[in-house]
Amino acid sequence: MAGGSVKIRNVEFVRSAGTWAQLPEDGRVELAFVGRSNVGKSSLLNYLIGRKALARTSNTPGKTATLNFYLTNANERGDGGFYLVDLPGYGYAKVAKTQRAKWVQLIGRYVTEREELGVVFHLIDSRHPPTTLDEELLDLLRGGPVPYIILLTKADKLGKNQQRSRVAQLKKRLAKMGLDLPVVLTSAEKKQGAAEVWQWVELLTSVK
Ligand SMILES: Nc1nc2c(ncn2[C@@H]2O[C@H](COP(=O)(O)OP(=O)(O)O)[C@@H](O)[C@H]2O)c(=O)[nH]1
Ligand SMILES: [Mg+2]
Repeated sequence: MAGGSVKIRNVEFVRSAGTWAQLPEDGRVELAFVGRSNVGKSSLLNYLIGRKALARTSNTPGKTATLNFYLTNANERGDGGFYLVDLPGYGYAKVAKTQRAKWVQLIGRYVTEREELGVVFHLIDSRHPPTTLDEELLDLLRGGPVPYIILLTKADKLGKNQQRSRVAQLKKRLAKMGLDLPVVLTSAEKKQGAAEVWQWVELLTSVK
């Protein structure tokens, strides 16, 4: 892929939002990570920003249903920059139906209506085909105005050949749904994929 790449200069956790009214109102571009619980959202976010443990990993899945905002690349005065947003995971079996409904309400609305959203990263485990919930999310995203790309996580658990065939299988599956989306293999563990992810960000958003 051509083009430069976003350089992370600084990142700071600034807020958790549990309702629409709690979302930031400063108009900065937002890049959001969405996917099922345990897929590796927080780990990938930490890897992409080059920090070991800023985003909390492996907290009780489904427990914290908040959107977590990380202000990135603001200047010395605190102006400019963008947000990385760690969204609550979906599809955890122990989450009550009412909580799941709340997830759909808030996150479904967020990924389709949030004007500040520059791109959505839909994370899928590289070892498994998309779940029903993943397909529901793809349906939501395709109906909205925001660009979205698929990041396959935990690629270190697969050999190089398996990685390639997983991508090919997923592309086929997507084609059957009428979708032609970028698919990026990533590993937070082995630090794979960040440059490609930031190139997509540069291509799809105004973020620098
Ligand atoms: N092997 C491997 N494990 C990972 C990777 N990313 C996350 N994990 C593990 O998967 C689990 C869930 O990760 P986490 O980032 O908390 O997922 P989240 O619930 O989507 O935020 C943790 O045990 C991580 O150590 C990866 O790239 N490779
Ligand atoms: Mg997490």
